Amino acid sequence: MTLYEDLKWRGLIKDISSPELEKKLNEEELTFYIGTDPTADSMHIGHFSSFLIATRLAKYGHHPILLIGGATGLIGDPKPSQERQMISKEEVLKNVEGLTRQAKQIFGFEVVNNYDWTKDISILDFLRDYGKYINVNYMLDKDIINRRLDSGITFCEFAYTLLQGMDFVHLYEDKGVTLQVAGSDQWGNITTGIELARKKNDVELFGMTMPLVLDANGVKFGKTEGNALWLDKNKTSSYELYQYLINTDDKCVIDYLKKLTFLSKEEIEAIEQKHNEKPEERIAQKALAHEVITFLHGEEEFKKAVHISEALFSGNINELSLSETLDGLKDVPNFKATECTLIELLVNNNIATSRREAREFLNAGSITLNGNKVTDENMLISKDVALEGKAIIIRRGKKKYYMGLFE
Ligand code: 485
Repeated sequence: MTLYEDLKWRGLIKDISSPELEKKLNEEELTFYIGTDPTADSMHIGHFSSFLIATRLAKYGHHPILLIGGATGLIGDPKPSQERQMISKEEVLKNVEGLTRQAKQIFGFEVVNNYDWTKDISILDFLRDYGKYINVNYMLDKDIINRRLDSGITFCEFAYTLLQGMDFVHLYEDKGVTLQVAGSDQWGNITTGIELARKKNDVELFGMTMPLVLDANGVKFGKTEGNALWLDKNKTSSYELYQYLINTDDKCVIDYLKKLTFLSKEEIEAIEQKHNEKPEERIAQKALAHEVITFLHGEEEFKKAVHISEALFSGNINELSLSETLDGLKDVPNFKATECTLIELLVNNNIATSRREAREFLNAGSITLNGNKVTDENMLISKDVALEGKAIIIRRGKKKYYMGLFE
């Protein structure tokens, strides 16, 4: 299968700037770039789904450059809805550092920062050398700018597309970049660069966008109740990522395997067939979680995530270390533990609504403490019974967990 056929099969091509790109991708070695703005100190899984294209094209011999927008991040790419809150310069700088480290570590390609070539351009040179080539009418026609005309757009955000266009031209002149790839919302910015290069350099540059990856409800992949899934494992643990991926809807999981992994067509079709025979085994979800987590954090982190999930599911949490327990139970109700009896612990921390109910739970054998069934209401709860002297994990019934931590 050619690269282009592979991208098509995965559903990774939304728009291309010219039909010639197919031949170029299949037959030439292109230097291309993809960029992101430093709006946070870590990328999230949505960025990952786009940045993976870099690795995909690199596997076929093309040369990726990853751009972090130290300059564009100071301005803010207009959203179709409303003006962005400006981020302080200190924060942008801090975010650039985080993202640069992360991009190098995860993808291992050259990383550039557009602040380096933008910071010294004077306002007069900007207007003469770039502004002169781009007609305002042309900019007003761009989808996102057009959608902002009623509610309004400041000159600051209006000028953003020119900055991104300048990057494309700069990277062409400096590094021979001829292709920019991105998610489909970037089409307007990519074409500004193509237009600039055509007028300023008399050269044809190319652009390609990918469709947004959506879940079964049409919500952007990776968005869960407003919480982003970060690529920094200190912000989103491998276990949390595992939980998200393992719960992927059957309707989307094959699409995700195509878009988020490097498994081949044959491999994915084989998984699909096995999956359809026994959907309850979640074979496709397991393959997805395995591929994504090992790519991002390595095999050990994947094993750890599976280990935590299995221990929590079976209730054998005494198999977990303190740090694994903290990862796995981050979101359960938690409380400050103090020395007391077991029944006081249950009542004072709302695990039972009354002493009577607490006794019922204990007598029915439905309470476990750090993985062991407990029935004696007078049992002394102290650091001595806590996991690594710190954590008291109570499970009530099959699934309900609570965590108390000694100081
Ligand atoms: O020269 C460039 C300067 C800035 C950018 C790209 C090239 C960033 C771009 N304007 C942007 O805002 N990208 C988004 C971001 O940074 O969060 C997202 C896109 C998405 C995908 C992803 O970046 O919305 O489609 O391209 C990598």
